[in-house]
Amino acid sequence: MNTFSNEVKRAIANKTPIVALESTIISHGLPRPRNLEVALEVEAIVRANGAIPATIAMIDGEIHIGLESNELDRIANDTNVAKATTRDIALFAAKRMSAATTVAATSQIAHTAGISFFATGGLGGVHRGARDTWDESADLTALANTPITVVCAGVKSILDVAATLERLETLNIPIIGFRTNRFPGFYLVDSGFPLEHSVDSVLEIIEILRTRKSTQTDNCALLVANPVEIEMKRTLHDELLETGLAKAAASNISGKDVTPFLLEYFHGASNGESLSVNIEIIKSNAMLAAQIAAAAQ
Ligand code: PSU
Ligand code: MN
Repeated sequence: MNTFSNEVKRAIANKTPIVALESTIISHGLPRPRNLEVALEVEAIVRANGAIPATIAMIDGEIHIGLESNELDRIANDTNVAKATTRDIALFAAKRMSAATTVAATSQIAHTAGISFFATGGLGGVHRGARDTWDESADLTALANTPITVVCAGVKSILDVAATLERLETLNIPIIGFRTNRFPGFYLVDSGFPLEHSVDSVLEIIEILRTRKSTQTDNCALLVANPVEIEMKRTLHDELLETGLAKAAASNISGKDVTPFLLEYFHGASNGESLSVNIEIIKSNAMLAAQIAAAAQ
């Protein structure tokens, strides 16, 4: 039922470290044609850092772990590609649909394929106004139930970060800052919230992976929070957030459309500044995830 790319098949046979990559970023998070270029650059970064990339998506109802170049092209350019969270996987499979996978769906598929490391941009979480809308990403519950190490730049700054951190605590999902004791704010280096745990090296992460096993607390995800090096201008960020949220509300955007809508608004209204920061985030997370995967061998 699952289809592995030739490269991932070889990596499994040779026990080469593998890093899972999500595809929602490609189809719904970045504008064309930059999305395909970035997807290829990110895969190259994983290879250059000692691991093999496994970009995960659904094509014509099949789950793909690692995409051949024509498949990656399809995910990037076919406007009919849906957005699949975990609950959608079986439904899209039955309808033979093509879909990009979110953090939730990618983690689940990667774990069942025996992949332990995953790089993304920013996680989903509790949306602002969730008190009324109940909009909370399925990424949170998926991460609570999936043993995988996820490198991210925190959660998207369009969210209610404080509420998301509380939910992560409730769900028992551990977070370690990589060379920081502040929770990163996706486009911003610091979301304004502290982290209790931080590490300075990949080897410290490897030690934590070992103690997660020995203490039998490795049934959920381990989040490695890796802040972007050069952040977006804060004043511009805060201004776009305010206008973007107002626009989403005025246009009656809801459900799984909220995140793509706000990301696209940011990229357009910042004249590409948020886009280049977003790309840097994904690249830097891919590099760190590959280094962790390689060191864990
Ligand atoms: N971070 C990005 N770009 C994205 C996303 C995250 O930089 O496109 C995607 C991820 O796939 C994440 C999803 O899992 O948004 C969360 O969507 P929602 O809020 O609808 O659960
Ligand atoms: Mn949602």
